[in-house]
Amino acid sequence: MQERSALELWPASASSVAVEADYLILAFTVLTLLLTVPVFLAISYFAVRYREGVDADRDTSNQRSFLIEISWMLIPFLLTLIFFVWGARIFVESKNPPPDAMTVEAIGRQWMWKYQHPTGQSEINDLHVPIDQPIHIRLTSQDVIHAFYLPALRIQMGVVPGRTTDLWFKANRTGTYRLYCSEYCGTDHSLMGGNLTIMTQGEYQEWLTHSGAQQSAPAAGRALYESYGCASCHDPGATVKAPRLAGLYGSQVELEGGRKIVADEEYLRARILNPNENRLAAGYKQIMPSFAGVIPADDLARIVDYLKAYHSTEGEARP
Ligand code: HEC
Ligand SMILES: [Cu+2]
Repeated sequence: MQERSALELWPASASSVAVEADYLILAFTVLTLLLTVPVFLAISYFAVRYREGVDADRDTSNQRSFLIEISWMLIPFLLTLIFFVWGARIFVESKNPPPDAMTVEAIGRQWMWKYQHPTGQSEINDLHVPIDQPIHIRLTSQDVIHAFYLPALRIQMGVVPGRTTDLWFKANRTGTYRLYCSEYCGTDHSLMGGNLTIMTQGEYQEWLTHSGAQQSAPAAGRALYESYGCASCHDPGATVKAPRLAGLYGSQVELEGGRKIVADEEYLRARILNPNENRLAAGYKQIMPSFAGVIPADDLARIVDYLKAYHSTEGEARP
C-alpha cells in the first residue's frame, strides 16, 4: 500500500529538529549506559567478592570520603541537567510556531484525517506540504481523542474534541513519509493514517492549482464512504443485506412497489439524506440510517462524486 515499510525502527528524518531529537536521544542513552553499566558491574563484582563464607575485609568503620559523596551526586546531576536544558529548548521551540508559518487546519475523525490548506484546498488522510517553510498544523477532533504522529519529524500531538492543539515543523527533505493516529480510537484505529508528502515550493504550488484536489478526489470520497460507515453495509462481505452501489449511478432502480427510477445525482443525495421517504429498494428492508445533519454538504458532495465514479469494475454486479 505504501512506498516505505510501515515498521521502521529508526525512521528517516525530514527536518533539522528531527535530527537534533535523534542526537538528544542517542546522547542520553549513552549517558544512561555510562552511569548504569559501572553500577551493575560493581554490584556483580561485590556480590562475588563478598559472598557468604569468603574471607574478606568487611570493616567499613572509618572509610568516609566527602569528595566521593559529593561527586557521585553532583556529577550525574550536572550531566543530566544538560539534557534537561537541551530537551527544554527543543520543547519550547516546538510550542512556538514562527509568525510566518503557513497554517493548515486538521480534523481527526473516526477514522480519517481531513486537512484544509490556507488557500482553501482540502485533502483526506494524505497531506502535502512545501519544504523550507514553517508549517503550523492546528488540530481538533470531531469525536474521540486521537493523536497526530509524524515519525519523520519526530513530533506527535494529542487531538482532542472541543479544543485545538498545535504543532509546527519546517521540513528540509522532500519525500513521502508516513503519518499515523497514535492514540487508540476504536475499531479502525490502525487504518487511520496516510502519507506526508514534502515537496519543493514549485511542486506544491503546482499541486495546489492542478493535480492535488482533483487527483485525490476519488480517494477522498472513498475515505469518507468508509468513514461514515457506508462501506460496512454496502461493500461485498458485509453482514447486512444491502444493495451493492458499484455501477448504481445512471442505472435504473426498482423500488419497493414496482416503481422504477433512474439513479441520478438527485436520487443519490435523497437516498443518503433521507432514506425513509417511500423509496425503498425492492427486496430490501429499511435499515439504512438517515444521514441528514450527519454529513456536512462538502462531504456529501464528495461521497456523491465517488458513487458517480464507482463503476462495477471489480465484478461487483448489481444484484
Ligand atoms: C446500516 C447499514 C447501512 C448503512 C450504514 C448505509 N446503508 Fe445505504 N442502504 C442500506 C440498505 C439495507 C439499503 C436498501 C434498502 C433501502 O433502500 O433503504 C440501502 C440503500 C442505499 C441506496 C439506494 C440503493 C438502491 O439500489 O437504490 C444508496 C444510494 C445508499 N444506500 C447509499 C449509502 C451511503 C452513501 C451510505 C453512507 C453515507 C449508506 N448508504 C450507509 C444499508 C445501509
Ligand atoms: Cu484516531
